[in-house]
Amino acid sequence: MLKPQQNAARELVSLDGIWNFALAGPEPNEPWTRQIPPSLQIPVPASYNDIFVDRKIRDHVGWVYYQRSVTVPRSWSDQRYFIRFDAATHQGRVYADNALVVDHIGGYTPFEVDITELVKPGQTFRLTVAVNNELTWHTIPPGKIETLENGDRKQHYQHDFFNYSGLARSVWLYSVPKTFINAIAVKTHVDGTTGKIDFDIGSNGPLDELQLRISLFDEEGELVNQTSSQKGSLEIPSVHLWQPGAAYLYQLRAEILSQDPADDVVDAYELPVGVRTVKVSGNQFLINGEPFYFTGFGKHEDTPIRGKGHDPAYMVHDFQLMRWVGANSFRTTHYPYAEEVLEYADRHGIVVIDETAAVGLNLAIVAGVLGLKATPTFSPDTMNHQTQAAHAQAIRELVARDKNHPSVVMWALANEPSSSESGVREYMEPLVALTRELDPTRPLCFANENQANAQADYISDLFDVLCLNRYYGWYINTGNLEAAEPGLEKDLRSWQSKYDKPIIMTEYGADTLAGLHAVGDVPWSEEYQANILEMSHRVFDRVENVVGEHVWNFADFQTPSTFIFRVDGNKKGVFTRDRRPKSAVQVLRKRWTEPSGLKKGQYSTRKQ
Ligand code: BDP
Repeated sequence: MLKPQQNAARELVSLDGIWNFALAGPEPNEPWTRQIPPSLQIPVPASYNDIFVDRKIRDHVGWVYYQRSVTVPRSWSDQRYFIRFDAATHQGRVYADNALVVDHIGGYTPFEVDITELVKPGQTFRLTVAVNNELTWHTIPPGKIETLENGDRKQHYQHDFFNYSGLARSVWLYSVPKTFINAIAVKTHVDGTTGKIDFDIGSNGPLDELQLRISLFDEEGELVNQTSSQKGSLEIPSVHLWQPGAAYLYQLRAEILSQDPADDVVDAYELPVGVRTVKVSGNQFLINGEPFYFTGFGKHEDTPIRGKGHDPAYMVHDFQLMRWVGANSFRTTHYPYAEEVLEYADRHGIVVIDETAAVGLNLAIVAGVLGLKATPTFSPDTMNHQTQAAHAQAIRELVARDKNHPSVVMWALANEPSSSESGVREYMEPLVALTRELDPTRPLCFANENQANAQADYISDLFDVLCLNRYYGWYINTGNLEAAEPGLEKDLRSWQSKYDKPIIMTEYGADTLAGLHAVGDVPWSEEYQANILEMSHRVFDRVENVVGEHVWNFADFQTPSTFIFRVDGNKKGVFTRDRRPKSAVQVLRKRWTEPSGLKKGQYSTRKQ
């Protein structure tokens, strides 16, 4: 499914703005069959939870309804037209007047529906979107709903971020010609100084008398190569590579042309393409054949009031801050981010580890924190084949959406699944095989959690890179960095000697209250966060296979209300939730931007 775009052949109408809003009542009353009163109105895009001053809305479990009226332009009589949702978290059911037109499960990937046969050009219709935020053992991410004595329902889940819900990304109405381009896949190769783009263009039907023209332009707008085949390769002599920190994007323009009148453009779609290669070789992660060292963060789509609502101002500012700190990369913890984020990363040469929403497939961690007896994670009654099927679908939709982004260099299939519990291999192995089949070009990883140490681990041999989340000095050896340092080193070396694969430290850090200062190693102080990072860096510099460091987290973020051990959220950000720096930022800036900083991976320092 291609991201909609505006050009001479296609029109794009934003449906963002203020919509009417209602919570589902106790009885099904089919609110899409009539006007929802404007007593509650809500901005789109935004999560609904923090918009209102009402606990019942913030903690609502179940369906909510968004509604507005939409008019299909009169001029679209020769077109097909679609309604597209960039995301509905976690399930979206769309009604055009009284008709259910599409139902989609999965809160972080787009879906669309062709409404040409339902609504005539010039007609106005009632667009209602029912959005459900329930998490069960069979959703990705998983969770469990408890019914309280008074009949209220409470959502439990294992992940450490608030279950922000609703329409957090844009909604579109767009048109395409009757015959149109509906898919493009590219893969890039480099041979010496020659680049090659393999492409495959899909159309909604046979082209018959129509013809294709595929043209490749460089950044100056000069034509580099052209062909008329639907599938093939375009060569680029003296290729300008997409490099971390030095992005270069060619434009692939796919056009459908008519014969009569000759060469009239029936449809067109433009895709930015970065030519680069990615490979794991021995204990190195290679981008364009050169060892790459990841510096950066795990992040969240999380801001005050908007929740997970996509906000371009925050997005650009976050990239500015990352650049200022010297981050060359980030992981889309713990779900696919808005497509605009990947486009921006493509444009600015930031490297991305792209993660599915499979977070919390681990019933031992929260049970451990709350002192409860853990139930098995993988069992017929918990994560089972239905969970696995939902996970497979999440992978399919992630790869389908993001496969053409040069910034994406690796797929992360899950965050902290219970990788030392029986059943995990049976659960994961088919998902690894599926991802490799969908995309043979990118390495795979999952983020490993501390309890699943190298000896106990059942699945890391299936993956290409060891991504380790470790909290030495915080959850382990709290306040004792003398013990934490050898502990971390021993842990990393045990993975290195067992698997000899590249290691990325995908999480490390400490909760820190901005403004709290202390001498000595006092947890929660700004100094302690800085000290933990410095201690960890000494270890990374000593362990040969470490090829990257992602601090947890870029910024403070909101967590579930049930996590009473968090005070207004997780405070492991090196920036506050409103993006003010804590002292630790200076440790990172020094290490990631100054020549004396990184001991290895000089390649990661910015080139522009
Ligand atoms: C890790 C999780 C991350 C949490 C973090 C923490 O991957 O989502 O927020 O711990 O405890 O286990 O701060």
